Amino acid sequence: MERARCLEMIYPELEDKLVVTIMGASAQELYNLGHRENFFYLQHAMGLASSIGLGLAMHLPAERVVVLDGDGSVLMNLGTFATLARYRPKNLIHMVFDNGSLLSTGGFDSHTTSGITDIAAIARGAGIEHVAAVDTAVGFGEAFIAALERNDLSVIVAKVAAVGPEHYGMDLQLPENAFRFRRWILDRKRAAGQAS
Ligand SMILES: Cc1ncc(C[n+]2csc(CCOP(=O)(O)OP(=O)(O)O)c2C)c(N)n1
Repeated sequence: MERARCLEMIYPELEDKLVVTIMGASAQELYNLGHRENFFYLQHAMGLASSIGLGLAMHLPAERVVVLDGDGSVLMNLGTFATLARYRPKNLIHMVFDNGSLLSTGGFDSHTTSGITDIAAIARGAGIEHVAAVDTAVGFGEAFIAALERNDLSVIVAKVAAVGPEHYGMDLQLPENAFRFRRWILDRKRAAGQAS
């Protein structure tokens, strides 16, 4: 299973969700499907996409938030699962694409490559109730639909091949992306009649 195909599968559903991705390959693959103003590509701050997602989900309970994470990034911020479990935002789906690799910086093995470190087990152990571990496209699609219908904190750990985009290059720098993302949120709040 390839992450790019997974993203393609869920892309239509992301139209009205706040989406936060890690940097590098994941960001590029989502961007390649077509940028939307509700997508925020967290450059540089490795490991913190789920923390940004948690903040958004707690602050914006009327929105659904989807975080696209990687195994290397999650391993850098393992405490995130305990924090997610404690605050348990119902409107957050945390996806971890486990390719066993630090792909975006040259493809070095991560701790999951050996099969010893089990990210889904860590998430469960941290206290997250709904954790799906999938390794097929069908399983991934089903887990995503279940998470959407569940309306509770959901973690999906998807085993994917260590392959990324053919080219890197996004015509959207972090500050511009952040300002536009924020504006999208404020416009939605105004349209819904909520104070900004
Ligand atoms: C604190 C920190 N260390 C290292 C980096 C460099 N870096 C950027 S992406 C990346 C690999 C991310 O791996 P993973 O989350 O598994 O995603 P993948 O690239 O495999 O899609 C690394 C090491 C960084 N941005 N920040």
